[in-house]
Amino acid sequence: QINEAEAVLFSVPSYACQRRTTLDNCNTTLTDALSLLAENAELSEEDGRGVAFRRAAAVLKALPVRVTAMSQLKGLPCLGDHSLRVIKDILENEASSEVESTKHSERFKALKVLTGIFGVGPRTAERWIREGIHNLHQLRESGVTLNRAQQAGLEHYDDLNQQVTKAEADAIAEIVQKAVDSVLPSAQITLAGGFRRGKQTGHDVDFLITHPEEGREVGLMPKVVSWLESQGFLLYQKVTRNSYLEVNDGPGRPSSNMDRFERCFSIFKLAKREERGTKVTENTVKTKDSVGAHMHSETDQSPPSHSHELDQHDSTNRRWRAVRVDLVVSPISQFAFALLGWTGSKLFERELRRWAGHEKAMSLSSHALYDNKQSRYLRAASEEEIFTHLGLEYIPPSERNA
Ligand code: DGT
Ligand code: MG
Repeated sequence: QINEAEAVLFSVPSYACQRRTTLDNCNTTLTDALSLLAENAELSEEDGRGVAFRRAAAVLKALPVRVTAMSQLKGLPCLGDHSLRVIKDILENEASSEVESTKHSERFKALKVLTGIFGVGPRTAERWIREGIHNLHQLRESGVTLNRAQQAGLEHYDDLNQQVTKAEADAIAEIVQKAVDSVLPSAQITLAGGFRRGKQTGHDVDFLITHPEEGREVGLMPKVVSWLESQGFLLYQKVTRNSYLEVNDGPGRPSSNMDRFERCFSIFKLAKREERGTKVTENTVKTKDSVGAHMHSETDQSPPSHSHELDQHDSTNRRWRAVRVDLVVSPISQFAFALLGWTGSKLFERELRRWAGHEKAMSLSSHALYDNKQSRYLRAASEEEIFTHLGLEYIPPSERNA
């Protein structure tokens, strides 16, 4: 038991991008509580409040010890009155009444379930709740019109709400590599997102695709997607076109921080481990109806997705599962920015942009870094160079888990 006088004070810089945050978190009880309040705020479209809770949680994640007394928090940044009240409640009473009542509220539960459907955001969920739809059963009975993404999301709800493992991410990486190799040899894929930060599970798998020769990546996405589709690897896909050049609204200034890469939101049909074998190539010849069975077949073009219609809804007997996968194509000149932008965490990204804007008068996006004082773009061939431009110590991916 640490008493007030002995309490060790930690010096923590206020931007998350100035800190090293590993996956070892000594304060999970507190950070889970604050993250739940952040999530509730985000689901209620109160983004300001959401960020405040995320920042407070991130400060606690960066501490090297478990917090047991309020005195340990003296001088720490980003801890507002509300967050401090929640922390105090937990330290004194083992639980925060606000967190508990939020967690068990009908509204929060309904928002969670409905936004758990791929393609459903807080606004749609809110509208459905107002119409009396609180769960999947009520949604299915309601007769509301679902778009293609939402239909796929509802159909694969259980799979998509089950965490993706690193082994599954690696298996998908092999498939994506094979797709890229088939349509443009020497194009490169990189696993980004949480898995690049060392997480063992994630809600999806994020890939960046590029080619060492500028320009060769143009038109790559539709080809990769066609290949994946022809092999029966996709349950759903939507490609959004790169409009970066079209929307420039000044001498080279991008009009917003929005992403302008060619991007594919997809749902993969991944063979289960026992079906997969160790290599994609083995997987493709193993069983006739497993994923990828037709990879080398010129004559039989029927995708395996049709061979499982009967056991589609019985996940225990299925030989495959659905996994969310995001593909992003970046020209090599922007690759370092894309990699930095797609590695996360989301708060780390947000803090990098805030640091760039507020402390350096620069604008950082997943495409470029613009120096407002010099009125020019700063080039970078690596993440390290971007940190240097920003006057920040380099933080490796495994320490960006803010
Ligand atoms: P996960 O998948 O739950 O394990 O967690 P993450 O960290 O992989 O998060 P995810 O997959 O939502 O996003 C990965 C990173 O990519 C995240 O740090 C932010 C970035 N990101 C996601 N969507 C967009 C987007 O539309 N534009 C840009 N620029 N970045 C995005
Ligand atoms: Mg991810």
